[in-house]
Parts: sequence; structure tokens; C-alpha cells
Amino acid sequence: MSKPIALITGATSGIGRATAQLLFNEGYRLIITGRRSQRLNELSLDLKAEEDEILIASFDVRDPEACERFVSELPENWKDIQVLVNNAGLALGLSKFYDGSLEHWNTMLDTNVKGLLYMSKAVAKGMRERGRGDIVNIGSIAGKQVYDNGNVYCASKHAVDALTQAMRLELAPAGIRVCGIHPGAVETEFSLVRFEGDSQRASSVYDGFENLVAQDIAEAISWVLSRPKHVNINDLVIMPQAQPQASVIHRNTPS
Ligand code: NDP
Ligand code: 8X3
Repeated sequence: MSKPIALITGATSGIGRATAQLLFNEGYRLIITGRRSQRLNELSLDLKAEEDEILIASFDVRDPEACERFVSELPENWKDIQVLVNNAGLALGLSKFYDGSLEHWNTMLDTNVKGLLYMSKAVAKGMRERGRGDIVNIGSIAGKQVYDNGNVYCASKHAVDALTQAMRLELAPAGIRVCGIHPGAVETEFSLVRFEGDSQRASSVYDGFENLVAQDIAEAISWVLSRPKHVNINDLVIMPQAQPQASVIHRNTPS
């Protein structure tokens, strides 16, 4: 039997990179995407992948034509995508909405909501024709609970939650499974991006408690995909033990 193909967006870092590594080791052929092509090349080298085992594609998920063109122009032996992991996303800033930056808002909504939609629309076409497929959307605890100063990021992830439900409803008749995974604090480049390169502020987010790591989420994705075909895991909320709610983190507590 031929190896299944998984397309992972945002594979240059964090959760996407860890997921690519795990799925590759589990025997998937990978399509890895992100804007930083150098990182994608490095990942491919790290994995010691053969030419027909990994396809690299560098494009911005905010560009609808780029998403559509990339998927529709895939080489014949890469067209049969079994798994789409919609992972590319980001937060920018942490402030009251009335002090918010329009540029930040647009980037978050264009990436987290519209980018996910563009990729899903493009990939769902082939999945529907083949009558099978898995879509895993990476939401966030911010898509379940709103926290102070998180406003537009939270709204974008609430939209991901709603779209995950909509996709499941509309794709179930075609035999396609759709799952939403909603992590709490995972130490990746997420906070570095949110605080625009301020590494001290970024690392302080993870001080004094045991945060999640990207591998925790990759393992959850792998578990979801490995369920028997008749089982759809709808929704997983995965938190550090020390973060019982989005806005509550117990730091420096004796273990
Ligand atoms: P990272 O910053 O480490 O990774 C984000 C990935 O998204 C990168 O590969 C980046 O690639 C890609 N990306 C961002 N914008 C674009 C774009 N416009 N086009 C294409 N790719 C893009 O963060 P995480 O791994 O933590 O984040 C992955 C997902 O997990 C995000 O959706 C995030 O919201 C979500 N999440 C993260 C949590 C956390 O605490 N870390 C918790 C809950 C959810 P590149 O820059 O090369 O384009
Ligand atoms: C990332 C988790 O709580 O930092 O989505 O927004 S949080």
C-alpha cells in the first residue's frame, strides 16, 4: 500500500515542525509549507528524506491565489492528500482592543481564519472526490475562553472553532473527518512572534511552570489520525497541568 500524504502548514517551527517530524517517522509522505523556505529545506535535510518523500512549498497562507494554485498544480504523485493539518497561525500583541493595532488585527484574522479557509477549500476538493481525508485544525484555548488583552487573537481562534464545526458538518457526508485541537501554553516561537522579537518578554511567559512542548501536540495529532476510520475525534483541549484556565497559570508552586 502506498504511504499516505500529509500536508502541514506552518512546518518551519514549533507545533508544525514537531508534527512533520512525527508523521514522517510514522511513514507519511509530507508536504511541508511555511514562508521561510530555508527552514523547510533544513527540516527536509534533518529528516534525511528521499526526494519523493517530502515536498517543500514556501508561500503565504494569506494569499488565496497562492494557496489555490499550489494545491491545484501539485504533481500527480502528490495530489492524493490524505491529511491536512491547518497549523499556520500567530498572535500579535497583547493589549486592550481600544489600544489595538489595525495591522495586527488584519494579520491575525487573515492568517488564522482566512488562511485556514483558503487551504481547506483547496484541499477539500480532492478529498471530496476521493471520499476520504482528515482535516486537523489547530485552534487554541483562546478559541474556547477569552482572556484579558487577547481580544482579536481570541476572536480568530473562536472562528477556527466555529469553522471546524462547520467543516465537520459539511464534510461528514463525503467521508472526511475533521478535528479541532486547542492547546494552552506551548513553548515555541509563538511568544517571540507575539512580542515581535522581544525574547526576554517571550521567555517570561513560560517562567515558573511546566508548559506544554510542541511534541505534546504532535502526539495528539498523531493519535487523532490513528483512530479507526469510523471514529472522529471532534475536539481536544490540551492544557499544561499548571494552567487550569486560559488566564490562570500557577507559577513556582512546590511539586
Ligand atoms: P510558531 O511561531 O513556532 O509557528 C508558527 C508557524 O506558522 C510557523 O511555521 C510560521 O511559518 C507559520 N505561519 C505564520 N504565519 C504564516 C503565514 N502568513 N503563511 C504561512 N505560514 C505562516 O508557533 P506555534 O507552533 O506555537 O503555532 C502553531 C499554531 O498553534 C498556531 O496556529 C498557534 O496559534 C497555535 N497555538 C499555539 C499555542 C502556543 O502556546 N504556542 C497554543 C495554542 C495554539 P513562517 O513564519 O515560516 O511562515
Ligand atoms: C496560544 C495560547 O493562551 O497564549 O494560543 O493565547 S495563549
